[in-house]
Amino acid sequence: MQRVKVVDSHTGGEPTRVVVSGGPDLGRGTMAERLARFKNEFDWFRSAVVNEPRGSDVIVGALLCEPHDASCAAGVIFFNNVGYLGMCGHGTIGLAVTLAHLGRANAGAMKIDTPVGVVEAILEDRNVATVNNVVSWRDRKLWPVDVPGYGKFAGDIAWGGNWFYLIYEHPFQISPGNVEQLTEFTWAVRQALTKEGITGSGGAEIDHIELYGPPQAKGAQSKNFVLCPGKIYDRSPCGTGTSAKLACLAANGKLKPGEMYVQEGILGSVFEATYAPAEKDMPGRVLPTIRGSAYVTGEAELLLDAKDPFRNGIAVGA
Ligand code: PYC
Repeated sequence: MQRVKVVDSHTGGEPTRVVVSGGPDLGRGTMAERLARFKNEFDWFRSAVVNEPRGSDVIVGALLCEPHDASCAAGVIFFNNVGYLGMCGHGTIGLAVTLAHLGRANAGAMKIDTPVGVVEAILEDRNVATVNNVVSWRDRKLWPVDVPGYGKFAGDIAWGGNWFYLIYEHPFQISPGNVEQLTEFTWAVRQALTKEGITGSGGAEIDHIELYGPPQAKGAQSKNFVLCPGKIYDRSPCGTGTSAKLACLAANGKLKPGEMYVQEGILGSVFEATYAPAEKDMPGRVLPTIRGSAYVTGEAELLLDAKDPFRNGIAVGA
């Protein structure tokens, strides 16, 4: 019987399950090397932790590790119902709040090692944290795609720790009552991008699709719907997606460094975001800062019984 200690939280409605102990030993390599080992040798563990019957398609897992970079307080690998995430903004806020809940972090800044680089989380109090995310940029402006059954659309392609396709002009209302329709449309967009060979830099798959509409929350500039890789929508405004959006606003000259941008998510929760220009040798790139709140919802010990036919979770995701 394998025993796995987890702490659950949600950030703006989007759940994070931090694996505190009982996870696989991925060695002492870089976080990218450990991610490769996780994928190749322990993918069953990913599915066992987040998928049914212990989890659900929407849970994002966070395997807490010793950092490779000695300046970091912790290392983390984020995963979901179908695979792995480079970075995760809501998950990093959830992780910081979870570490505070466990008495492993105090208010202030902590560096966190991820497979796509070092990020910083600044814990304000037991529920509020700010993430200084990885360098983000817009790769291509309003790139066209023909979506079968829907027609032609254009979207920005941007990196914010994951690859995003951001659509501003579309006929859909961004509201919780419409998630089925929004999911079907954005899934069709994702498939069309794959079919047409439209990728991020270096041929990277674009596995997050974002739609924007007018805001409802006080102080917000826009409301979004974000489709995540496993055909599941982000309940929060999406930290990496908001980073990608900041990069696009900066590229269009629509947001100045340090100026506040408030992104509302599908449920009405918000992330406050700003950016600083990245170093001189990376013109057009930005360093995003995302602030949000998370709440711990549970502590549990998962039991993985070798005799259980569903020990490895039920993988019915996309
Ligand atoms: O907040 O970056 C994020 C995120 C990515 C996928 C789900 N949430």
